[in-house]
Amino acid sequence: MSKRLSDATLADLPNAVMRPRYDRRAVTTGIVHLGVGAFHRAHQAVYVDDVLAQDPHWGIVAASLRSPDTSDALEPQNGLYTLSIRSGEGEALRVIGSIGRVIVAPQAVDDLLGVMTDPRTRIVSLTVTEKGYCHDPATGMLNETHPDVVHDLQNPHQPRSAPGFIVEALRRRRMAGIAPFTVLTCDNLPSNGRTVKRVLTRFAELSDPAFGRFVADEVSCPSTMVDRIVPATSDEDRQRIRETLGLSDAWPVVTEPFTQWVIEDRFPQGRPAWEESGAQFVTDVEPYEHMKLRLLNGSHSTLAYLGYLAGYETVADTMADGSFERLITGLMNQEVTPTLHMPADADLTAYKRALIERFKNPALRHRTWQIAMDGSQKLPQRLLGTVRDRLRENASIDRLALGVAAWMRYVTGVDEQGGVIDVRDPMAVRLRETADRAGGSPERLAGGLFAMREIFGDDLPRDPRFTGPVGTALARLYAQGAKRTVAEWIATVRP
Ligand code: CS2
Repeated sequence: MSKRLSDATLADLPNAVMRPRYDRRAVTTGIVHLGVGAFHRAHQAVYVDDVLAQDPHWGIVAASLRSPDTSDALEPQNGLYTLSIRSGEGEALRVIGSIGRVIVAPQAVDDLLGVMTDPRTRIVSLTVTEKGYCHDPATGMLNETHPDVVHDLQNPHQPRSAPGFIVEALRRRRMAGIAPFTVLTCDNLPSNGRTVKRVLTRFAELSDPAFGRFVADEVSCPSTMVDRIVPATSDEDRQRIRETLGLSDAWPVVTEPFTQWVIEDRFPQGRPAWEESGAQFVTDVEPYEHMKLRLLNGSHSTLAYLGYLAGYETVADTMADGSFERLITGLMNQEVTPTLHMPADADLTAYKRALIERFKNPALRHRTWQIAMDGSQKLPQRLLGTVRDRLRENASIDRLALGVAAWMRYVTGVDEQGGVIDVRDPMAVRLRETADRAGGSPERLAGGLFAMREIFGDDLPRDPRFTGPVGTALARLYAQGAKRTVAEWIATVRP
């Protein structure tokens, strides 16, 4: 048995492994982060690790809103963990020290609210995934009937949801005369800052209209675009990393060399000098956000549903099939790019070229099943916004329609061989019922799913320019399977 990674064993690491170059004991907490998943640990926590030597006031206290897994893994390691950066060229390891402590929120509500209320905490950031905002994905408004919202409004001192924790901490700060922290969302939502602000304002307003106005007027929620591909860590990763470290790490994270963070510079209580670690500060994130959500995530979801149905385990496996690569290139160039309005210095051609290479990264085993999760929350910003913009121009949406149809085929929960698909989605039960009612008819399935207004809104289900191509694609997927459909689709698709 190898020894465990921790402050006490840092000096035992091989020289090639980078490690914190600052005194961890001198670091104080400036950031509370909600949702301490692999993405946060491969992204923001690294940007923070980069600046702590110059400015030790920005250490992170991270919280899991549900499971104790990350805390169980990291607490014995004093919050330390390994970041593995992998590509076809090899692997580089770096130990990250910016997370001082991991709190398991359900077990320590007061502890977490206490740190969030501490005047030294000036930023509360979040990666709680799309569903963590308790909003309606089609409208971006707070879902007032969401069970966690109902619970948190009735029990404001014992919140469960991310908005519930933030609103309660803001209320306590206001009562104590402490300025509000900046709320920094790092999830793949459209206009993510504006969305979280809308959700928080409404939440606060429901308990007290004056407090709602305070949140609207005083709390800054800059939008951000975050980007780094971070597949789930496998046991094979753990073992390989242990061999190189000579120490065991219960939960390393594996990622790609690429990383990007574009942030609106609105931090009334100050912020770390993240530009020193490569973040871009801009006045308007929206063009970058559209670029990323539509080109990267839209392609990712399309590859995930079609690739899974075709029997491909990872994104790289899917991209190795030439028809799928052509489909995605066509999707990006023909259907998504005309909807983007980028600042003059952004190089979309280079961005798309890099994306294709990133998707093909042979060292990342990014499972199609992982990306396929939570489609009901992802589709609106990844594919349907692009569809709306295209329809406004009366332009074709054939490849986008194939992506939407593949999602429909996927959520039936039965694969092309009749095997079970483990569909993970907050709406999984309704999706399953809709599929069961359709009884194998693609028309009835499409009709049932289009009726879900939270996903498709009121406009798309009524527009035959949308329902037509989706219906055709779905019928083909049923009749011929994903592989043949993709191969034929790229041959016949409208430009
Ligand atoms: C992926 C994203 O799982 C998913 O849905 O599309 O997590 C993606 O890898 C990141 O957004 C990349 O920045």
